[in-house]
Amino acid sequence: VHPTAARRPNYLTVQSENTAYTDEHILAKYYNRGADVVVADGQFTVTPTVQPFEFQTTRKVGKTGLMMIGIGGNNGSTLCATILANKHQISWHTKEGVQQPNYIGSVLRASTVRIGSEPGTGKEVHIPISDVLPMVHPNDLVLGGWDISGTPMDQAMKRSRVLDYDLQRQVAPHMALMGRPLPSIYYPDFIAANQEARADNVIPGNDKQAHLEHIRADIRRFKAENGLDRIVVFWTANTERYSDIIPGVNDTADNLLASIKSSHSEVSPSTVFAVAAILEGEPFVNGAPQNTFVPGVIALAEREKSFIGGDDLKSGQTKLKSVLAEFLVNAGIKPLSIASYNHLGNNDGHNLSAEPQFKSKEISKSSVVDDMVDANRLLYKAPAPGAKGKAAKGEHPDHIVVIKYVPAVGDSKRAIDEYYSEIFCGGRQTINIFNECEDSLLATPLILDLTILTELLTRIKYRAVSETATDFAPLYPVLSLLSYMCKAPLVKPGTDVVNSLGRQRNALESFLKACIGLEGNSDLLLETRIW
Ligand code: NAI
Ligand code: DG6
Repeated sequence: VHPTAARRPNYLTVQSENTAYTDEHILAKYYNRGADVVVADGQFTVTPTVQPFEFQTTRKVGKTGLMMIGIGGNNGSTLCATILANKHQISWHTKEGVQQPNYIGSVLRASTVRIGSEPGTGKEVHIPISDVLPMVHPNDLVLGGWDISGTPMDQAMKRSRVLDYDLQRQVAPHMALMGRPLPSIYYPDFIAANQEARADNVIPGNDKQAHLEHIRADIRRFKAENGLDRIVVFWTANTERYSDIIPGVNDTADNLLASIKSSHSEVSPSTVFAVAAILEGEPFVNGAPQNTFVPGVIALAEREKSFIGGDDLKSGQTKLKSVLAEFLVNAGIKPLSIASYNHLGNNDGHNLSAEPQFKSKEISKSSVVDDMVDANRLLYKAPAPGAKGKAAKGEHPDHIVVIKYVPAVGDSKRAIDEYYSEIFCGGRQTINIFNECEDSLLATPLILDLTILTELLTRIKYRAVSETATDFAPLYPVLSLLSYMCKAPLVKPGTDVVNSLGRQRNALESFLKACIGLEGNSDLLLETRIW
């Protein structure tokens, strides 16, 4: 078994007055340290702050289902086939030799975290992230879902043209047992017209309330039939166009529910799925860029205390951008323009060749450098007071995103980026990047990470430590800790989006460590700096 797929007993124990273990829970005290900054007359007055919290993590990992919307697509079918290959330990022949299944590309299964150092030698000790807290093993996920295409799962895998033939050949009987996807909701106006031919597996009628109830019943049935404790509902279907945000229609929880009842045309399929999951108390994650989470959805999630997260998987070009842009700006170099081109030939590319769907992707791919630019007003001028529209962002690098559909290259996406920057005393630097890979093989491990992490976050509760004892409460419904895997992270309204991959990773590691009573990451390494 490849190390990333190995099942290991939980062997980490923290010995500290801040950490306690019961049969049911891990309890940890955490001191949230920050600083209040008051700016007056050009002076910054900084006051360090500290607030004690307790985290309570349920140790038992429940039986978990993953219901994907778009299960018959490239991501959906590839995820199912690769989990089955891991589960049944199917290895296959490629022109390079024999390939073993693994979970490479999954942060949770294939990366490690530094938990401290050995006494005496000072040698750093790293363990798999998946060992920090009890997490569901990908092989144990119960898979199911919906697709507007009724092609059986073994054929859907073949249609996707992602996996090697010898793997497809061996895994096909297991995929065939999955049968056909459940029929889904199809409102043609939301995805490209070129997808129409696929839509042979749709829930009949135009009654959106009936559609909502149908999907809720699907979720309940899948849960009962498989004896599940938790289902993560995951949108990996086609990118939809943006929904218009209309006061009275989708701006509040009640307005949105009423709009579903009246089958309002601006309620998208993805929003109906999100509402269904929320009302069933199951988490919903959006792996595509459209604005599924209209204000009414967020309000409903808050009201129902049900978890949501997204948007859009950050797999290749954007992931690199969230590293490179930060590197340049933090190095004191000023990117003047970022020009990003993509061409790909899979069904995602076909759908994105229509303007409204491209627009959704363009928005999520473009916002990724905003916070880095915002954080450095030495390089970029701040917006003028009262500036509106584009000017409200202040000075900003030119940033364009182009996507073209080139059927011949199939799932092998090519992403080309030019970073053109100002350097010392008027000099210029140009960095060119060419990134070529199987798009779905970068994306599917992220679906796993998002699912595993989401399930874990539903088992973690917190309370502020104060003189009056309070009950443990669930986390805030918008799971911004999923940001690392998302191009356009959904965050608690009114809070800042963090796009930097390094900061997103740090937040995740620090949170997991906090839940076992360990301090967050510090690279101070004081012992290596002093006598
Ligand atoms: P795909 O086009 O191969 O699969 C999408 C599937 O969704 C299709 O099987 C289609 O029939 C189905 N579908 C469309 N509308 C539906 C509905 N209302 N209900 C149920 N099923 C529906 O696309 P792929 O490559 O699997 O990507 C899926 C999504 O993930 C796309 O929105 C894409 O933009 C996004 N994404 C993909 C990444 C990648 O690298 N592959 C990375 C980031 C995001
Ligand atoms: C064109 O870029 C197709 C898109 O669906 C992307 O492949 C996908 O969103 C991944 O984007 P990125 O920027 O993370 O590589």
